Parts: sequence; structure tokens; C-alpha cells
Amino acid sequence: MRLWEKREVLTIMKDSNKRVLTLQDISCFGSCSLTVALPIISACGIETAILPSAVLSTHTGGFTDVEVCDFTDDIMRMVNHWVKENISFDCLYTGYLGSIRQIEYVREIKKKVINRDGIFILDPAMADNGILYKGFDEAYVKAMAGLVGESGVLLPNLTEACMMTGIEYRKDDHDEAYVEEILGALKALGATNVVLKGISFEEGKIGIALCEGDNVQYYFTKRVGRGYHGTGDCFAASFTGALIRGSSMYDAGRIAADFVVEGIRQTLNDDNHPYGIRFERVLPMLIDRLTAC
Ligand code: PXL
Repeated sequence: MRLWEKREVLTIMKDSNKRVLTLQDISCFGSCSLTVALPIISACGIETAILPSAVLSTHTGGFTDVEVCDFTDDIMRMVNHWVKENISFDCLYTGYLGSIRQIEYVREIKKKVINRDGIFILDPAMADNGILYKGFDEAYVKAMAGLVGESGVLLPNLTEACMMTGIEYRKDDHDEAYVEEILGALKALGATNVVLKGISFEEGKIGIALCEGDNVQYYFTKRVGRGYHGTGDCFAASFTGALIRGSSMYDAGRIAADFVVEGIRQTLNDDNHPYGIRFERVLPMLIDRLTAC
């Protein structure tokens, strides 16, 4: 059963009619979540429907007194309307969610509007650099860990993976044994395929571990600049677009990593854009990469 599920990921057909539903917040300003997911997945040539988990004036990193409209009570009304209209999707990709109740709704959404052979891409989007984002707590981490078994591909960064598995977070100085211990623990939570982000085996390089079943591959890029908010969202969106368009998991991971690195390069030394990356400038490169495959 599990093996078959793993294979499913590898055999996503090239089919431009595929439709993605992405559930995450709209941070009206800040270059993250839905304001990057929608343009990026669309640029990959994939129809993208959105379900906002909340609307915030900005993201919660580096801004104060953020205004929030929580959509928890509205989500299932939207979904139930789609059921009535016979609307369904080939992929559910979730990012930043507003509450534990929303994590529970994800299971319901999957059952109600995701096609039987559809795929669920889960980005836990709750922590980075060893700390939880504002507003989340241990109970939220536990609830997110409980959702891992539902995913077809899990996209955690190292912090999120450590928090969900209880393994100590190491800022740097990683090695294969450490990474594979984490991947094993994520599998014990029920993960089938994992792209673990933010690992480093040597100074000046940063990368991802791609785990498909028992097969682990690594991909590293030059470490450029500092960390920016929303890079995980840009990674997840370009990964989703590439995978649904028909790339292998490994190729989708490489395309997404290169996209983010180039986005950071385009933002470095730009004092007017400290809150996120200028991904817009790199969309043509992403499209070129995908049309070349
Ligand atoms: O990029 C992740 C993210 C998404 N949405 C909101 C956030 C963050 C990270 O801080 O605050 C609202």
C-alpha cells in the first residue's frame, strides 16, 4: 500500500489540465504565502484555486500589530459549495494555517474535493531557525505532526522536522546520519515522501534531502545572503508547480531550490525589500526551466 503510494508521486503524468488547490493565508503585504503561491504555480502553467486560511495585513515576521481576519469558520462553507458544484482537484497544497481546527479541516477537504489519485503536498509552515512563528504552540506542532501521515509529499524545513519528531535542532554541522535519523522519524509519523530543506554538510552550501521511499538524494546550492521570509513558500509553490506539471520529485526539488536561490540573489543589497524575496524577477527563469523539461 505504502509502496504504491510512493510510486504515485513518481508517475504524475504530464497533463496541463491538472488543477491545484492551495490552502494558506493571504498576507496582503510581505511576499509570502498566497501572494507568491498563486503567481508561481500559475506561471508553471497549472490552474490554481485558492482557499485563504486567514487574511493578514502583513506576515508575522518583523512586523508588529498585524491585523488578522481568521477564516476558520468560513473554510468548509467554500468547500461544501465546491462539492455541490462537482468541483475537484488533482492536488492539495497546504501552507501556513491559522489554527488547529484548520489542520483538522485539511483531512475533510482532502476527502471532499481531492481526486482519488490526487496528491497532498504538506508544507508545515510554522517555524524556522529553531523557533516557532508567532501565535503557534506545542499543541499546534503536535496537531501538524498528526497530519504528516496524510501527505503524499512533506516539505518541512529542518526546524519543523525537528519539532515534529522531537529530535534536537542543530543550526549547522549536519551530516547524513543526522538527516537520515530525521527522515526515519518523519516516516515513523507516516510520511511517504519528504523534501527536507535547509541542511548543510559544508560551509557556504545549503541544500535539500529528497526522500522517496527508501531512496535519499541530496541537492546543494551555494548559500547566498541571509534568510528571508517566504522563501519556504516560494520553494513549495515552485516545487508543486514543477511536480504537477510532470517533473520527477528530484527535478522538482532542484528547480525549486535554484528558483529560491536566484530569488534571493535578486533581492540582496535591496534595502527596500527586506521582508521577502523578489521572486517576480525569476519567474521567466522558472518558466524556461519547465518548458525545457
Ligand atoms: O512564510 C511563512 C508565513 C506565511 N504566512 C504568515 C507568516 C509566515 C511566516 O512568518 O507569518 C502569516
